Amino acid sequence: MLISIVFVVVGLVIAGGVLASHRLPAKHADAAPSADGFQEATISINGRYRPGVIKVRQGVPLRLRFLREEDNPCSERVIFSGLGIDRRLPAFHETTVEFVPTTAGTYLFTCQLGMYRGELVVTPANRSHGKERERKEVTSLG
Ligand SMILES: [Cu+2]
Repeated sequence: MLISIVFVVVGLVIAGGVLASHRLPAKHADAAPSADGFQEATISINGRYRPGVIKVRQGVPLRLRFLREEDNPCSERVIFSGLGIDRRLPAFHETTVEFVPTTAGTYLFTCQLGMYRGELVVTPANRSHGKERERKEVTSLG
């Protein structure tokens, strides 16, 4: 009996945390260099894209790892309409999307109906990335 009450309390705390996390503003992340010359970022998908804003450098091959942690049909595709990219994301799998961001600017990526929204911010190659890093609000995913 006591054990089941503990389980209920733990469950409520976890559920509360999940609800609270969905009200937080979009998190930011910088793509990080990989050993094979790419810049990489991982985006979790569960009710939304996390982080919701990815900063990358112009001209460096980019590898985005989409980790779809749900089977909501909503998130079955990810579409970068400004870049002509449209990829299917199998549920509970990681799908890698690779391309070179050749033009600086902010590109929206969305699910099929535009309910999940993220931003890919491509910073010009000739601008120092240092100040961007200092202003970065969140360094880790999740
Ligand atoms: Cu959707």
